[in-house]
Amino acid sequence: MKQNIVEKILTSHLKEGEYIKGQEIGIRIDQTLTQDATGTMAYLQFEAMGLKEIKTDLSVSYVDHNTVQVGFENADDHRYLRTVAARYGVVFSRPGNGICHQVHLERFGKPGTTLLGSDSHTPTGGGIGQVAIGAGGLDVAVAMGGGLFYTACPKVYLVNLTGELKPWVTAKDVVLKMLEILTTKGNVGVMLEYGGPGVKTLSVPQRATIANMGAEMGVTCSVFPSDSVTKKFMKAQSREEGWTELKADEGAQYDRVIELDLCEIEPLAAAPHSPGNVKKISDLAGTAVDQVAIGSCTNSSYRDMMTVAAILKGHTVMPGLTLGIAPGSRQVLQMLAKNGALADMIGAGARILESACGFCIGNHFSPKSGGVSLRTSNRNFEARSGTADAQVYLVSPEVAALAAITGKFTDPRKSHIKFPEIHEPHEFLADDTMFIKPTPALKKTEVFRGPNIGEPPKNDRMPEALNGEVMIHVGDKITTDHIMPAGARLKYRSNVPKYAQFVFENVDKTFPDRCLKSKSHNVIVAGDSYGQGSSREHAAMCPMYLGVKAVIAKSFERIHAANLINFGIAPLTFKNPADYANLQKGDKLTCGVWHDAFLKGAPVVIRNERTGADIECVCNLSERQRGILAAGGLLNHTTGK
Ligand code: MIC
Ligand code: SF4
Repeated sequence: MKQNIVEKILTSHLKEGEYIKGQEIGIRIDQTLTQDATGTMAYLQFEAMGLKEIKTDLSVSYVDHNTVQVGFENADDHRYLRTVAARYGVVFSRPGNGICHQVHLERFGKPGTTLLGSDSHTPTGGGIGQVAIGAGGLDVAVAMGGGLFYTACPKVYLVNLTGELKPWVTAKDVVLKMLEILTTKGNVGVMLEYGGPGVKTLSVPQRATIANMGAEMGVTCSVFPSDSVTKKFMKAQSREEGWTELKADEGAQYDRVIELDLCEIEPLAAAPHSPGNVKKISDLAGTAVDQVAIGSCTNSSYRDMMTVAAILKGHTVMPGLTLGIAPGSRQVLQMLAKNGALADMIGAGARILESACGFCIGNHFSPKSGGVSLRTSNRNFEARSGTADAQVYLVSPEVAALAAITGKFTDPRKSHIKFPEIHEPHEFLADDTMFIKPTPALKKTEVFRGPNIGEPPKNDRMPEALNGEVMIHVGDKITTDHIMPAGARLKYRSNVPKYAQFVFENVDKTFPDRCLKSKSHNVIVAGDSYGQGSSREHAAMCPMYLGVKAVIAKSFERIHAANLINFGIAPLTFKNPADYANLQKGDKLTCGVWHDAFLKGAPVVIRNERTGADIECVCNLSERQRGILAAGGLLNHTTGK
């Protein structure tokens, strides 16, 4: 049978289920990655499941999110992560080594393999030919212990690239164009495969930029072929031996083909407050800018940074505007330092930020109130920058750097600056000294737990009957940033009772308190695409801690729906979406056969005691998922509680 790339990788890793579209399959995971914000819970859960060692080919623990270290919490978490990695055989990437996705691409990504990461931008690995999937920390913990990862057998869309990018048009513009085509909604259960003659014109880091923002479309992952460009990249990273060719068979089938002529793409931006709100730079030209932030796992490769340095060289950042630059990895930062490009950035007045997530997650460098901030990152959800009324636009490094020296949105094709021709280096600086690799001696390491580290919270088994109350009624596109704010709150990630005090902080501050006081089973009602954005399982774990038993929504995003099930919260969709409007905060909801309906996979009919109406809900779950829900979550299910 003729196979596309996705089919080749998935069928060669298939361990459970049949390869039939839409059905649940269990695949073997070759590599995992965690980052510190999701990692502490992932390793605590790994320990709670009684797992003893890593069974993957490679598992890496990165520290890149919580590096601000105001107070003891972050530093304690870092120490826990270092010692738990040593104990169980995980490679530890020390703080300062860079952003997980960028570093993983540079040093570990391997074509044809599977990568599971506790971060929604794990699909960045698709740039080097991996089926790289984002998931909750608990799923990653299971995979580290040798368990399978379960996902729906996907639909595969081919993005057929032709032509070549014109000067000043970038990989960021390609993925923003894809967001315009596919939007941020309705792509659950899809994997994208890039192909066609245009692929060879894109470097591995450019492909990674495109794969990275597939997360914003809601696709499970995006995969590129592995070709001579991939081989050259791996050779330049001194790891050519890991290269294998990967291409679709002639005549392979796809569920949909999207034609994209690279010559036709122009510089684009995602306007506030959604990555899918795509506009042309030419239409925005002239708009004043207050802040520019360059970096993040989307756009902080060596070439991105060298391009920025070349644009800035000899100029000064506009007065009244602040420019922050965070090179994505220590490798990139060291190379910039050695070749003088860093001096050009500093000379222009850029503030050099740590090689970490930093500004992207609103950890620091928040814009002024109402400020216009141009960022090269991947998400511009309201308040994510740390400033509730900021206007954040997502752009390419080229457009960002130009704005820094002109003070406004500038169409690069019309600027007086010469287009910088930057090529990929023949040799990257491959210095692995900031990784702590596991050794037999390190297995004796005692695991350190500071006062910020709590046990993963436990849940009861599913109740026989639902005796619920609608605690909050929210609209469409509620992101995990709305549910569980990051930024300054991120440091409480390892302490669920504390972090739970901030659930829906920017939507309804009273939610946690009302939930804790309520005598009913708490229910959340939501519109379309509930749980967009990050993989943070805290957006399920903390509501679970607050007694939430069900979310009824018009539709869910993939990772969040899986996290809800893992924490024993039922993700229900309305059979008739009009029922959404018939529910309101405070409504009492009952269902006498709650537990049985789930176990049998029958429709779940809920009575609204205020109106007397019956609401039919759909919950298409596999038998495995029903078992997890009934047990009150995956931890109970795995440990037999
Ligand atoms: C994000 O970009 O929102 C994060 C922070 O990287 C999250 C993970 C987290 O919440 O720790 C993600 O994308 O999964
Ligand atoms: Fe870090 Fe931002 Fe990438 Fe998330 S999206 S991993 S916060 S750089």
